[in-house]
Amino acid sequence: MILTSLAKARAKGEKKLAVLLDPDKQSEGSLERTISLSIEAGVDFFFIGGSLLLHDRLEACLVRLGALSAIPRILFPGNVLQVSREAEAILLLSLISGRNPDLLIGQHVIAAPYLKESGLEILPTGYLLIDGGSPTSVSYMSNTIPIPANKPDIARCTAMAGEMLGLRLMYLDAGSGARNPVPEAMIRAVRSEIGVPLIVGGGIRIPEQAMAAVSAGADLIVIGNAVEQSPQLILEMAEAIGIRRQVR
Ligand code: 1GP
Repeated sequence: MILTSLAKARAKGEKKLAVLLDPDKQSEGSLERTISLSIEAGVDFFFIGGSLLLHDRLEACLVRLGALSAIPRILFPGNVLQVSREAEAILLLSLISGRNPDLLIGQHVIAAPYLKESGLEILPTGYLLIDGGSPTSVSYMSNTIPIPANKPDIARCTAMAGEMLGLRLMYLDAGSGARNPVPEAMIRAVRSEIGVPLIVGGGIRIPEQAMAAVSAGADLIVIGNAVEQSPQLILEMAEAIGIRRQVR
């Protein structure tokens, strides 16, 4: 069970790494290279999804991932169309930083009977969008305002409420391709308040940023854009957060 393994890792102080794959952007060759580097690096999870998909490639991407690796595939859905039985689990995201009822509970009601029958492990996740210095697809598509980056207390209280409501994971996301990643002070503020595993992503481009996020209290780092541009970075990110021994 992924939830249990994340909670155990958190208790032991072990850090985890997820590679985010947008199915639209995966050519056969690039996907295979990303998979083999992820295996070599000891990547813990693949996150699959996107704010807006232009092609029907989700299923094919999941099948390919499953055929070539045993790394668990976690759906990170931009909307209810991005549900598939080809994954192991799904982040059931409640966008608690926003005030759009559809993304707090509406879409969940529509998806619930399908999810129940799917056999997917459900990962109830409080999703907090943080301003990353430029508008992102996720803030536009979700029709929500991100939490200002210099307001750690808002993030802290939002995460606190999410945990009180029973959400089992918290995800601080600056949005894919964000100019600035989630500030360390905000990660620290949220970490000090919640006991559930903390996922951090959006705009992490260099290993030092990943290292800073884990030192501030992130348990699971998500990288997408940067490894699309430079897949080799997967190895460096894994070393930076300590899941892969440095190879010289
Ligand atoms: C976005 O947290 C993820 O939802 C990853 O962001 O693509 O900027 O790495 P990047």
